[in-house]
Amino acid sequence: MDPEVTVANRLDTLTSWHADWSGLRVGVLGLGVTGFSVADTLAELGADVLVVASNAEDARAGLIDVIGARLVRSDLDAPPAELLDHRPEVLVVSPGFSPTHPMLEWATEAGIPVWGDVELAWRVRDKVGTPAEWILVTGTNGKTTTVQLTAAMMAEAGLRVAPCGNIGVPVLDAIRDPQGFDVLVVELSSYQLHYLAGQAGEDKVTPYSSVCLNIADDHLDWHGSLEAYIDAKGEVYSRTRVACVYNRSDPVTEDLVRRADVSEGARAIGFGLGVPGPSDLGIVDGILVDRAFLDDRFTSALELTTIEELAAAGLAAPHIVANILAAAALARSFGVSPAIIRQALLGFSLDAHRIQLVLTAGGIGWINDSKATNPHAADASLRSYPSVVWIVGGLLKGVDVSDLVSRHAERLRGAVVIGVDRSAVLAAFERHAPNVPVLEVTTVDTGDVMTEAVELASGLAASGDVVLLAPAAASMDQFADYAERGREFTEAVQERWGGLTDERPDDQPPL
Ligand code: UMA
Repeated sequence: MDPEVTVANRLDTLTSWHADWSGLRVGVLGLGVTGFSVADTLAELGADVLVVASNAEDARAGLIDVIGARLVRSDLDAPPAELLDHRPEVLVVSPGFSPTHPMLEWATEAGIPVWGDVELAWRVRDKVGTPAEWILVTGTNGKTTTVQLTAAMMAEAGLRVAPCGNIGVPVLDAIRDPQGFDVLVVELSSYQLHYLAGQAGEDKVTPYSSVCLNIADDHLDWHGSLEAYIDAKGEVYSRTRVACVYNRSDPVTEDLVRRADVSEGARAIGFGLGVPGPSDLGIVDGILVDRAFLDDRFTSALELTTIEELAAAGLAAPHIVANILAAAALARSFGVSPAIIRQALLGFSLDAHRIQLVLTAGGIGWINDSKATNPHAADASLRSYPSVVWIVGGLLKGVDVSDLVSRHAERLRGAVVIGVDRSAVLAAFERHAPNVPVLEVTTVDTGDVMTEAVELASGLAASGDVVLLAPAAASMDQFADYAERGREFTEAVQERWGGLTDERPDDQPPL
């Protein structure tokens, strides 16, 4: 290292893969997928890396030596002695650590700069050739689907594109791909955005286009308040160069665009299920249209696809259509043609556990929307069906379900409440939907939760109903994750009803 460069300003010089990272003392907090990608990258760059983690999978922990870093296991109630001895010049934090975690409080007091993995990825984005453009996607719900849709549209256009970020692939993994990409479609959680908002230096994440799909109560325990959660989400628009895409039916997202410090010339583009204004994407007589990315947008519009076509592909639930319009706005901002967008949609299918029809039997549709892990997602799901037996409950993460229960009381044939602590959900039904029959899954053997839930729901449902697993809550009180919850539901439904399915399953349920 150049002796003229002081420790204080060294971090400002580290804005390229090709900068001098050698010997930089870094502490990495956490060893999940993010922590590993961070440690691996920094070790490759020649930094002196100490990972501290409370728990780590053996496979990952075993590789830390191999990549040339060190690992200290600690409960992380306070900085372990090895970390203090290491005297980190910067701490790179995994997104799950909240700002009030003792390790973050220690770093602040000790004056140690804290980076998130996304900030690090931006700094080293020039590893291979011309750096990819970044398109950022956030929102309470629909992020992953929108990222996948956007990436599919771009891939259809022949672009080299990587969906990455909170979707499960650390951005650093995309950055280190040996071939490089034209564009990264980056899903960002509110946690990652919180840490991005604290970026120092001149060279901050500058997206090509960005979207906040919607905002509702979620992760309030992590952020401390709804305001802090909203502020974090707003960071997605900072410095955007081409298009800030917002949801016309969610004024908070529009307000975030208005408040954002964007690059000169960036446009605000709305999307929504209604008739679009100029500079919007929307729907006219069942046709999805673009009135934003064409010269004569005051008098005409470009056709993207139709609701009928989307229905044939299982993509017509209103919240999925909204995701499609948002993705189309991002793709159009990048110059992808309407014909290519339509083509991409014809070949697109949703991931498992997202409003997935398991089977229909006796005119009753069984739907797995285990991904509905908060009230806002469950709301979108419930709206898709006129008559529902609702399987609800789990870990509520500090949010209230009362509104949701009262809003949908009319469409509920009944409810089956799951979860270790069911009291808040039961109380919401008692207060806001006293006429809806409510049954509880009381088994203590978590392996039987879904068998019992399906049995109880079978007793409540009638022909023309759907039984909808859209729990409005996280799953970790009874399942490993939402995918396991969805799988167990699917298996229980198949076991109970598999031999009795209707002949023409596509006719049921209405969607
Ligand atoms: N850890 C602690 N204490 C804490 C928090 C974490 O010890 O207070 C430890 C954990 O035990 C773990 C490690 O730190 O061993 C890293 O954990 P992490 O929670 O930051 O998770 P990663 O494995 O690095 O995965 C993260 C995202 N997880 C979270 O934000 C919680 C993944 O999103 C993301 O796919 C991945 O980075 C790649 O970017 C998951 C998620 O649930 C899917 N996200 C939330 C959401 O979508 O609602 C935000």
